[in-house]
Amino acid sequence: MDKTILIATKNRYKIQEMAPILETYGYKLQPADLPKIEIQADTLQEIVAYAARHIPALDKPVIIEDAGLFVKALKGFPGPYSHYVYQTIGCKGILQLLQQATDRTAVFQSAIALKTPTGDTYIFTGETMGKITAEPRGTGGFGFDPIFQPQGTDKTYAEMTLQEKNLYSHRAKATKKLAEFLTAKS
Ligand code: ITT
Repeated sequence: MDKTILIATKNRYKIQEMAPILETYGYKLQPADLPKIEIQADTLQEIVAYAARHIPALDKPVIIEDAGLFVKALKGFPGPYSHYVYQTIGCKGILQLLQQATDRTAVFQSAIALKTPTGDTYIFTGETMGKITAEPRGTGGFGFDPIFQPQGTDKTYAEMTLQEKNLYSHRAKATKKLAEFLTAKS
């Protein structure tokens, strides 16, 4: 049986993180050259559900993943706008916005939409609580990794190996739910 899953993303780090998890369940993750359909919405679930509805069903399962960093003192900003905010003000900008903040709590969320060859759509989510550090630390990973420290460790995502990040990450949690669902369904 073909156990390939296609992923519509321009972000190679996502593939690097998700592929080893899916591999432990026997699935092979491959990039798919599909147009990126992204609406603005308040939740990541809505964003990926919309994208999944608007991509064609293929002969293999297709997934779309969207992630965001929700900072409590900023009332959830940048959340669904994380891509744009990273491109514009970046980690430095988030740290500046938090200069006066006493509460540095944040949560990283991931939502994955699965579109099956029959056209059905399912959503899987994962979240990791943590805090925004005082300064960027570490060189690994991507995006806001240097400023996000998950609960239960003193390292930022950027100070972790890929395997370590997968022990804590929002994306790893959502990916495991997807893998378990596909395994139970097959
Ligand atoms: P897609 O093509 O899959 O949409 P993207 O890079 O735009 O890739 P997202 O929209 O899911 O990814 O994520 C928005 C931004 O949030 C992303 O550009 C990063 O800056 C940040 N981000 C997402 N996941 C992250 C992670 O695990 N660690 C650090 N930053 C992350």
